[in-house]
Amino acid sequence: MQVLKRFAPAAVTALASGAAFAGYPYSFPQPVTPIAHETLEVHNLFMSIILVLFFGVFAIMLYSFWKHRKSRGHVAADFVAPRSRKQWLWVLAPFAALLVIDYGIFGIPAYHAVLNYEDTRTEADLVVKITGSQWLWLYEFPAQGVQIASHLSTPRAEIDGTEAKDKNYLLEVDHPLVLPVNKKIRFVTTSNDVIHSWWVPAFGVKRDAVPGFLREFWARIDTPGIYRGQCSELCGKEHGFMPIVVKAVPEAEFEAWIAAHKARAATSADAGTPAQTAS
Ligand SMILES: [Cu+2]
Repeated sequence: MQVLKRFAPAAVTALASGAAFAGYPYSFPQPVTPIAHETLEVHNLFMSIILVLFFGVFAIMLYSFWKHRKSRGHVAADFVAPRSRKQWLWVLAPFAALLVIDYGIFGIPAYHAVLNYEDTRTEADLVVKITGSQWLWLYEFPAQGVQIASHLSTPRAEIDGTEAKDKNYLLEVDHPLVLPVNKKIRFVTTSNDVIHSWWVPAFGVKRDAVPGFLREFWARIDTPGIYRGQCSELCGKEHGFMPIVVKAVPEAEFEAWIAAHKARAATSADAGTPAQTAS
């Protein structure tokens, strides 16, 4: 029993933190924006505490069952409410602990994360307007005068099952959204028809695109790479066929990409469908 008492808390903590910090394939995708980092930190903190509480409470419960079993002569309590000071303490202490955990240890970081998510006070370096449409995404850079349409590019044969599915099955588009890294980007979402939702897990953001409304969020991508997401509001029969692909690149590369689109827009009336080479 002594051994159990000594090692149980350490084992519970190790198990709990191990589960909370499990590898990204089993948890969140690698975060690349401040919001995504904070969300993951809040999640890990909460999971650690929740798992410690879960195993701790269960351990105490099982120990109490075993210790006060009937065969040892223990009888069931007949009271329905606390009577002694000690009983009141055992009722109020967990209540107080839960208040502190919920509103303090959980509440303060969660509140901060929500404020951070909504923090649009500082001037953005770049504005991107995202318009959901049945069933594609339109991306617009109003200041640069560039607009692109992004459609699913998974071959029909893969969808029909006559060809082997690619590892990015249903997560590929003809024209990905290209964005610069280390810039504060302000996204404004809206929709042409029904409600869609723009969601890229690595950015830690998901915003509904609502017809007639402009809703915003922001991101500062810290790592170049390709990030994939999906429409996450059921929007019709091809809801599962309007993925999101963001290509985060160094600023110079982004400027070149914008310039290529501008040049094309200047020479062609078909500015909405830019050259594949530029993406
Ligand atoms: Cu949708």
